[in-house]
Amino acid sequence: MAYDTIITGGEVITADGRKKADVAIKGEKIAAVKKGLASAEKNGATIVDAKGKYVIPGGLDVHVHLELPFCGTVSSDDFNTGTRAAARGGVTTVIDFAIPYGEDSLEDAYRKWREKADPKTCVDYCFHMAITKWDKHGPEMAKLVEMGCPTFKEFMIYESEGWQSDDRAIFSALEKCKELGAMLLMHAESSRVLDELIARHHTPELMKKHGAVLHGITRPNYIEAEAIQRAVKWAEVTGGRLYIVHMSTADGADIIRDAQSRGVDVYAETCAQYLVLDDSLFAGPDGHLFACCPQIKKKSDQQRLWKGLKRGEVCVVSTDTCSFTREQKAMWNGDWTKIPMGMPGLETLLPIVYTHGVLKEKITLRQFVEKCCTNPAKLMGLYPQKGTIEKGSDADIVIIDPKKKLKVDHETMETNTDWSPYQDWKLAGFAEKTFSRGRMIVDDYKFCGENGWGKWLPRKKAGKL
Ligand code: DUC
Ligand code: ZN
Ligand code: ZN
Repeated sequence: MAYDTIITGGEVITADGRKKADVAIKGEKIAAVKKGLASAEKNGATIVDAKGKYVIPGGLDVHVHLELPFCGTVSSDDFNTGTRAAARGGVTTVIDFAIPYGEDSLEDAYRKWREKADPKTCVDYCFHMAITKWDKHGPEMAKLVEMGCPTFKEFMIYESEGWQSDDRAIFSALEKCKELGAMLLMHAESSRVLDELIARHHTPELMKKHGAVLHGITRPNYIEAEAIQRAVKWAEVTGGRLYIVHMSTADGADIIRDAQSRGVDVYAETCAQYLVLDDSLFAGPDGHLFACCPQIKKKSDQQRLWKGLKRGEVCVVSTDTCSFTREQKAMWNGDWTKIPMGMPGLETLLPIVYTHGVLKEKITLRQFVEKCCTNPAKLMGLYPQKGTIEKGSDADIVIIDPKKKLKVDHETMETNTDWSPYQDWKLAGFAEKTFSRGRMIVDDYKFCGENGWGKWLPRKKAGKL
C-alpha cells in the first residue's frame, strides 16, 4: 500500500504500553503500526524522523470554554485561538460546553455553538450539552443523544448565570442518563453554604484586608466535598453514570474512591492547575488572575490528586480552559466576587502533566497517555477513533522530544491572553509536531494548520473504562 506519511524511528506510547515502531498514515487514518515500514514501504511517502522521540496519540481536552459569555464578559480564547493553542500543546480534540441562554432549547444551544465553532476551529471538536432548565431540557435529551451528543452537564452553582440545577434536576437527569446510556457531567460545589460564606466575608474591611485571598477562604474543601457526596448518592440510587468535572480536593478523591469501590458508576477528572498550583498564589500581587472555579487548593490536595491519577480513581486530566485577559480580570476592582473566573490551559496541558507527572515520577509515561488521551476518548464515546495509535484510528499523532524544555511565555503562545499561570516555567512535552487526521498542523513547535480544518465529531454513547 502506498502511504502518505511514515513516522519512523520513534517510540510509540499508548495506554497499553510502549514499543519501537513506525506509524504509517494514509489519508486521515493510521494505516499501519509496525517496525521497518519506512525501509520496506517508502514508495514516495513523506518520511518524518522521530528518532529519540515519543510518538503519542493526540490529546483530548474534554473540558474547555471557548468564547463563553460568563462573569459579565466573554472568555478571550475563541474557537480559533483556543484550538491553535490546543494544536501547539498536542491536543487534537476539544470538547466545549454548549449552554442554553434565556429560553433556548438544547437544540438552540447546539446550533449556536456550531455557528461559533464551525468556521474557525483548527482541531476536531464536539460539545457536552448543558441542562440549565430541567423541565424544558430533560425531554430533549434523547434527541441530542441521537444527534451525537451523549454527554450532558449540570452545575450545582451559578444561580446568577441562570445555570444552576437543584437536586430534583440532578436526580432526574441521572435517571434519564441511565435510560439513554448517556453520562452526566457535574460541576460539584455546594451553593447555599458557599453563598453564606461569601455573604459573611463580603465587607469592605475584609476585602481590603484579604483581597483575592478571600476567593480561597470562602471555598473550603467541604464546599466541593459535600456536593460530590450528594451527586454520588444520586448516581448510586439512580444507576445513572456520573462524571465529576474539575475535581480539586483530596476530600473529593477519597469520596470517589469509596464510591467506586461500592460499584457506583462514577468517574472523576481533575485539571492541570489543581496538580501544580496552590492557593498561596492568591496573596501575590497578581493573585486575582489565578481565580478559577473551583479555586486552586493546597499542596496536600495536589499530592492526593496525583495519587488518585496513579491509582485510578482520578481518570482524566483536562483544563477547564476559560481564558481572560488582564483587562478582563481587572473588572474585579478589589471585590473577589467580580473576578471573571478561569484561566488559559489548552496549550500547556500535556507539558504540565508530562513534566510534573512523568518526569517527577508521579505517574508513568503510559499513564500520561491514558489520562490525557485514551481515557477521555473512551469515556466520551470517541474511542478508538481518537485516543490511541492503532490501524484504523484517526491519524491524530503528536511527536514529543522527551528532554526538550521550552520556557512558557504568553508573548509567544497561541493562547489569547497577556499572562500565563505558568509564565517562565520550563516545560518539556510541547508538541514538536502535531498531526490532525493525517495533516501536520504543528511543525517545529509552531502552528501551521488552517482555520476551519477541525471537524465536528458526532459521538457514540459513552463507553466505560
Ligand atoms: N469554572 C471556571 O473557572 N470557568 C468557567 C466555568 C467554571 O466552572
Ligand atoms: Zn465548572
Ligand atoms: Zn468548566
